[in-house]
Amino acid sequence: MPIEIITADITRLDVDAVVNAANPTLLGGGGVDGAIHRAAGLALLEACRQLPESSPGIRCPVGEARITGGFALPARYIIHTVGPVWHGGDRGEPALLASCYRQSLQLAAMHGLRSVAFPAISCGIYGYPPERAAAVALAALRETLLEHVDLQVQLCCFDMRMAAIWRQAFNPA
Ligand code: AR6
Repeated sequence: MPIEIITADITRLDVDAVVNAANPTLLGGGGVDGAIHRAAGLALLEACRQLPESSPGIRCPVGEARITGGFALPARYIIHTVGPVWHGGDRGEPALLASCYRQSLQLAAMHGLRSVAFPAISCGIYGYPPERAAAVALAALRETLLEHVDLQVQLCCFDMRMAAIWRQAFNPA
């Protein structure tokens, strides 16, 4: 099965790439972004600063993805993506969230990577209801994986409650 749901600290995973739930500046923040920057070290911040801006201060628009090295992480690469802020669901949030998963996997495939771990993008500070996010994420992943049969995906939940929600979406009773 190319998709697995695990409970872990994503900064500890020994995979080809971990995905970061970033903000458009790509200069760090709270949540998993803060944890990844702390664990990867200041060289990550420097690499992010060097990524081109598409408009002032914006290195990664919502729904897109960028890649850097993993620096002090066990992971070889970090794929930074920016999920949508939840505004109730009628401002394009599902399509933007699906795009995060799709673009992250496409970037991984372009770099010849085989194993990618995702956090629950947008499900923390950005307020996306996790049940809805899990359904969107799984549909986008399943569809994209049809084109990239060599990729293995881990959905890395930070706690058991989140993992239970994702398992329910994965295997609805
Ligand atoms: N490993 C795995 N998952 C984690 C970890 C970790 N070490 N730490 C937190 N999570 P969030 P968002 C979970 O808020 O909602 C930042 O400030 C967390 O429990 O990190 O996309 C950025 O700079 C939650 O389930 O990301 C942006 O400004 C999930 O990761 C903003 O937050 C995502 O929560 C992005 O908000």
